Amino acid sequence: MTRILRRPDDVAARSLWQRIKDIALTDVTALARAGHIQGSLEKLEQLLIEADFGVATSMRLVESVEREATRGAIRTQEEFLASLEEGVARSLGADTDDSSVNFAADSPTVILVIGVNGAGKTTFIGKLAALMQVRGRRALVGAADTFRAGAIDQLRRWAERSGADFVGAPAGTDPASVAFNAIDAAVTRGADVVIIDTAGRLHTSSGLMDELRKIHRVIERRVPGAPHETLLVLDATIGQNAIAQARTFGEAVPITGLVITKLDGTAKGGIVVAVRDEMKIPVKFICTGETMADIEPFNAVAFARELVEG
Ligand SMILES: Nc1nc2c(ncn2[C@@H]2O[C@H](COP(=O)(O)OP(=O)(O)O)[C@@H](O)[C@H]2O)c(=O)[nH]1
Ligand SMILES: [Mg+2]
Repeated sequence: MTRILRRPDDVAARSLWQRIKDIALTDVTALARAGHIQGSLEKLEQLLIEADFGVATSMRLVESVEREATRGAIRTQEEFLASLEEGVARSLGADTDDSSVNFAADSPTVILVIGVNGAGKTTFIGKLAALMQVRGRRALVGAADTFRAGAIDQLRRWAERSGADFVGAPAGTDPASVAFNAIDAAVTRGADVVIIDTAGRLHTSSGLMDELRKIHRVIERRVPGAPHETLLVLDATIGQNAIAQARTFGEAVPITGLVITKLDGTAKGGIVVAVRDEMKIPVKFICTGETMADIEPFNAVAFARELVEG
């Protein structure tokens, strides 16, 4: 896997594991006796919080390492590393989550994409449409962010670049009707996947949440079982605020997957673990830049390794 997290030329340039090793784990024999590593575990918790794992997830991870240490399963640095990495992978849903796209059996697959302004929705949709096309699925994108004309043009340009079909309407058109028309067009033109863009003005605005509910309802009525995915796009650089955003959107519509963008803009990938662990919603994609290729289907085990060992 390519390097995901930027390592700026500062303290964070050293991987989490390098920093963990510094904190007192040199005395590996003490690891067998939990009482003696209390100080180290507190420092570990601090490092995890600094890396954006969030307080709750950091505490859970430290507790699981401590449990292993207490039962004598951690005697070496390697065992410590393995224990932490397993804990991170578990928090990322390695044992439970299905990170693949849920494709419909006998209708176009409808993917609704939601999130606040600037999170990276439209860019993600462009990349996802391109990925679908490359994999032999005909994609159609629907510009149901009708709030700004610029947003509609931005999606149209992405569609042109990826070879996906495009359905839009003038700014100000009812977003739910654009979603409906996009699905109709997909059925008529034989597209396999319909990806619907949405507006994302402030997530605190109840107007936006009502609009999303309406779009969701209209899609549900148009195709039984749709949307097959409702993906929430979160910007990794906003840190713990991502969790509050996820909760707010989750109250409006049932979210089936998370997309974490801008991981190239932070050395603190812990937010991916924090938000997955809090929401218990699978991460499906991560994005690491502004170009078409900067998208990766999520792999919990590989991400845990990259995050800890960097
Ligand atoms: N560095 C970086 N920039 C991104 C990424 N995804 C999106 N962006 C940029 O973030 C800005 C907002 O993206 P946009 O897709 O318009 O967000 P939207 O308002 O949610 O649709 C644009 O300048 C994008 O190029 C990413 O993974 N990494
Ligand atoms: Mg947009």
